[in-house]
Amino acid sequence: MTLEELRQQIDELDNQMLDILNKRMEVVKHVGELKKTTQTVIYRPEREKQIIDRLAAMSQGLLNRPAIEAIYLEIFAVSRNLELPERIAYLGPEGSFTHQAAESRFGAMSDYLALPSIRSVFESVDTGRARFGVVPIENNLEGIVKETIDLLNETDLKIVSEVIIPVHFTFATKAEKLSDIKKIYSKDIAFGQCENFLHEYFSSKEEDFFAQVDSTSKAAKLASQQPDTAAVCSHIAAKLFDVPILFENIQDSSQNRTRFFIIGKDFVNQRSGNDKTTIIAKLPEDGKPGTLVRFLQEFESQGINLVKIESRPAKEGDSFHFWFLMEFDGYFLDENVQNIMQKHVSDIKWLGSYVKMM
Ligand code: PRE
Repeated sequence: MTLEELRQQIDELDNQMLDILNKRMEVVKHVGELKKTTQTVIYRPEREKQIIDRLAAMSQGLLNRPAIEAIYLEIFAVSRNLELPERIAYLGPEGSFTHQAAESRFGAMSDYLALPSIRSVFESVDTGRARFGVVPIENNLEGIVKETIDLLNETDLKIVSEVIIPVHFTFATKAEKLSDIKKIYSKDIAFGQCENFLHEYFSSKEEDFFAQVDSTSKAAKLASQQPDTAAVCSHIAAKLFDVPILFENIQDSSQNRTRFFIIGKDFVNQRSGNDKTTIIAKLPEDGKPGTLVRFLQEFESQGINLVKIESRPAKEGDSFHFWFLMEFDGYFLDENVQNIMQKHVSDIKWLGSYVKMM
């Protein structure tokens, strides 16, 4: 078959697909109208996951799960915007890994707001300026993001969903040759995570050859303005500032992943069947030994798998009081979870139950 004929086939299939997608959007519009009358929330991560799971399981063609997921997350983003335009606030600047996480979930169609701090993302969701916020919660090499947990404690916002993305750094430059590069811009953490690559190519350089800036997005911006420099930055930042990518995946560890929370106000997910719950536990400090141990044992006796426990200083008075952020498998209305939550009503703050991504 000739290229012309093959392209004709593609055109015909695209016509059919467009027709079907438009029909899908008609149905979505009705869902939106129904939700408006019943005042139900638009974003349903557990329903989206169910659709992707079902399609991935039944796919018999060339589309694998990641491909189906990528296509459908865009479709859902368009659907949700049709139901109600959503504004998404994230920890900026534009081109940050949080931006990448936000786009991976809310697609190219949503209205984004880059904010300068984690606190301002929380505030924008709390005041209704944004419907959802995206903030980092932990990196598997660097650990927890304390500011995010502290704000979950301080505010009444809820966790809508988790997003886990691999942290890949790229080496981007407008220079023609590596020997033309006079300076490399990046953030301290990124330099640290790409040591092997930098050592291999630039070991003979002086200290000031590596210039630290506040963010990898700023690094990409500077590299776009100064053709004899380079940036170690995210893929999205290099693309955003139009700096050609010379090397992809230059980080030392391929295991580097960051987890983000999507936060919302007055938000309750429905049970998906594969959920995780996050709570804050403030246990009574009566001076008796074993309070924490006894509390943890309750999870064991209820058959609940605890996956995380982080302690944070209570910042009250001058003594060393702590509270705990805890995560476990299960949905907050599961009977065994309720057994613990009811017993400790005044000690536990529920932060959300959401579809488990890992
Ligand atoms: C739909 C859109 C948004 C939700 O996040 C989940 C699914 C979809 O496009 O399939 C429809 C919808 O609003 C719904 O099923 O509740």
